[in-house]
Amino acid sequence: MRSIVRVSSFLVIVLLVLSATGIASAEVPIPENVDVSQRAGNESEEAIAINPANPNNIVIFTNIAEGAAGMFLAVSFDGGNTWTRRIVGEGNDVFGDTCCDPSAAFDEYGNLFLSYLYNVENTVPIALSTDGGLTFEVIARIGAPESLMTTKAARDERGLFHYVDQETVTTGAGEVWVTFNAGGPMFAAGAPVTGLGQVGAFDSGQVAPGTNNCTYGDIAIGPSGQVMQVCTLTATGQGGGKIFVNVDPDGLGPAGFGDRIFVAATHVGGFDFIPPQPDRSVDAESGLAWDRSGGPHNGRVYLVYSKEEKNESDDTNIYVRYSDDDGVTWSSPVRVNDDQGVNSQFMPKISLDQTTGKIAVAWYDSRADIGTSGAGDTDGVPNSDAQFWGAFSDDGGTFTPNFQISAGTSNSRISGNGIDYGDYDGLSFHGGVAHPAWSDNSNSTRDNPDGTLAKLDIYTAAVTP
Ligand SMILES: [Ca+2]
Ligand SMILES: [Ca+2]
Ligand SMILES: [Ca+2]
Ligand SMILES: [Ca+2]
Repeated sequence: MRSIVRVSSFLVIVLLVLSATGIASAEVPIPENVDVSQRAGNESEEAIAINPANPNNIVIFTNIAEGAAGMFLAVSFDGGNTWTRRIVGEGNDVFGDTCCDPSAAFDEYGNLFLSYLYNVENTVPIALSTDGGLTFEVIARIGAPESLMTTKAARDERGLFHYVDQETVTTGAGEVWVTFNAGGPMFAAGAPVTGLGQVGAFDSGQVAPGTNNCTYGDIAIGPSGQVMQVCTLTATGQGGGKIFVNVDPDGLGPAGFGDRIFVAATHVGGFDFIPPQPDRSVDAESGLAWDRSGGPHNGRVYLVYSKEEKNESDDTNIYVRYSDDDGVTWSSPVRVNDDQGVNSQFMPKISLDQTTGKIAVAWYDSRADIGTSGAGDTDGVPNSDAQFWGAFSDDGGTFTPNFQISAGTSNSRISGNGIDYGDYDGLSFHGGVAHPAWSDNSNSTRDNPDGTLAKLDIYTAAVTP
């Protein structure tokens, strides 16, 4: 821990010097970074959730490198300063034979829901913890209808959405919902929640109309229990990505999802290669956050996504739009990243603090990599390295100046992870503190057993507006 303090102090001094010289006046100090995994090998694709019933309780759930069994689970009860860490789902515990694609959500009662994929079975398990992430039971295995699974036998590739893939679990308004791509279209199911450990049965689920081959989805719950899912067409290639939403106006009530609504074109395909993500590529990573805070923008739903300005320019940027009428109409896009360059910003995440209505957005950012081997560049090549950055909004959709969250600079190709930083990162914002989670091989905290730029560890920080 001493080395963390030393690094942070050094950064503060640098920022103070920069402020004194006028280079970086009004800069926000970089928050203290915490290496959560401190584990040999690569960890990537992070889910993070803060417990509203005890905000010092935070859980991180991630992939571990291909070839190793299980998934990484870390629990903190002191606001993210210290973590107990373990590998779960190697086949000998309640998680079963886990593959990947972690998702995590706490609800207001303190129920923690984890979803993920099995290696073999074509169902999405929902694991519930009522003790803050210490112990779990699998309470449901959500299956898609047989009629959607006809391509499975012929095309059994994991990760190419020919059967269950890219699931997300979310909570709110006394409901828990999970969505995933079900071998073609998006499929979602929900269950009622009335208290700690009081989770009803999941309904039989429903297909979102018009979403065949639409994937990389997210799902959010509005203040009256209405549900929105978002996904991106197409699932492949580097060309024209289109973002669609569907809304179920009464959530667990008898109405189903309405027709798809087109929101944005992104030029980001399902596998769009950019220099800082050269092995895995990126998708637009559309994400939703619905304001149930009771504040001035209660009922507003936000959509974050990345867009490539000119197709195949690699100049991807982060945008947010919002809707005040349950997705029927959308605001014009607001660009979140405020750099002046043409480098890549990618894999955005949005989270809304339901205690205030403020929103946080975080993403990987290559703005500092101008290829001159200075800060932000590890290899002399422009736009190949990435840091982790963020911004807040406290007025329902305009953003603060961006701030750097990661103390170090990472290079995903050097990690040898094969999937770079994975398909997504994590962010949870509650009680005035945002906790992002990202993959990092800078070794800025000096806790990575593989050393600097070797393998990825999971990092977090406590970030306040
Ligand atoms: Ca493209
Ligand atoms: Ca850009
Ligand atoms: Ca570089
Ligand atoms: Ca590691």
